[in-house]
Amino acid sequence: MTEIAPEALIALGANLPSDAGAPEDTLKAAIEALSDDVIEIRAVSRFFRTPCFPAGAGPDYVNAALALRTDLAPEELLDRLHDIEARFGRARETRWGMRTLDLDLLAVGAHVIPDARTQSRWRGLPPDLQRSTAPERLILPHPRLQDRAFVLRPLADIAAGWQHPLLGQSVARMRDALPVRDLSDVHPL
Ligand code: A4P
Ligand code: MG
Repeated sequence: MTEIAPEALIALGANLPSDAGAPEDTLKAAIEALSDDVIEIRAVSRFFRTPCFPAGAGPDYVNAALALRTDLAPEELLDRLHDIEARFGRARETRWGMRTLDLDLLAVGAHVIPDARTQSRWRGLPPDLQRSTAPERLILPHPRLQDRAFVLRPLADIAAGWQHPLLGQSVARMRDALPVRDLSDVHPL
C-alpha cells in the first residue's frame, strides 16, 4: 500500500508589485505556478491585508495560506518555493525587508525537521537575534509560525485543526492566544 503524503502548509506574502501586478495578483499567479504534475493544491485561504512587521518597515502586505499534497521531500518543496519567488522577481536583500513574493514552508504534517531540539532553539530565539540570523537549512514547523497573526489568521481558514507537533496546540488555539490587536489588524481583502 502506498502511503499518502501529509499535507504541506505554505504561507504567502507580498508587499511590492511584481511583473504579475499588485501583491494580490502576484499571489494568484504564484499559486497557479506552484500547481503542477507533482504538486496538488488542496485549499487556498482568503487573502488578507496586514500591516508590515516590523511596523513602519514598508507598505502593507497581502498574506494568504495554502495546503498542498506532494511526494516531493520537504527540502525539494522548499527549493520549488524559492524557484517561484525568483520567478516573481524577489531579490533577497534585507531579511524581513520588502518583497515582491515570500513563500514560507510552515509545516509538513507532523514532521519536525531536523529535530525537536533544533526547532525549539530557533523557536525560542530572542527577538534581536530573530532579526539578524536566519537558518541555513530547513526548519519545520516554521519557527515563527506561532507568533504571527498574518500567518495564523489565513492558516485558520484552511487548517484550523492542524496541531503543532511540539507545542501540542491547534492553529485556532495559537491564533486565539495572540493579542487581539494583532488579529484585528488582519483584514480580509
Ligand atoms: N528556512 C528555514 N526553514 C524555513 C521554512 N520552514 N520556510 C530558511 C522557509 N524558509 C526556511 O528565509 C531565510 C532562510 O530561512 C532561507 O535560507 C531558508 O532556506 P528567506 O525566505 O530567505 O528570508 P526571509 O523571508 O527574509 O526570512 P523569513 O524567515 O522567511 O522571514 P519571515 O520571518 O517570513 O518574515 N509582515 C507582514 N505583515 N506579512 C508578512 O508576510 N513577512 C516578513 C518576512 C516580514 N514582515 C511581514 C511579512
Ligand atoms: Mg521566507
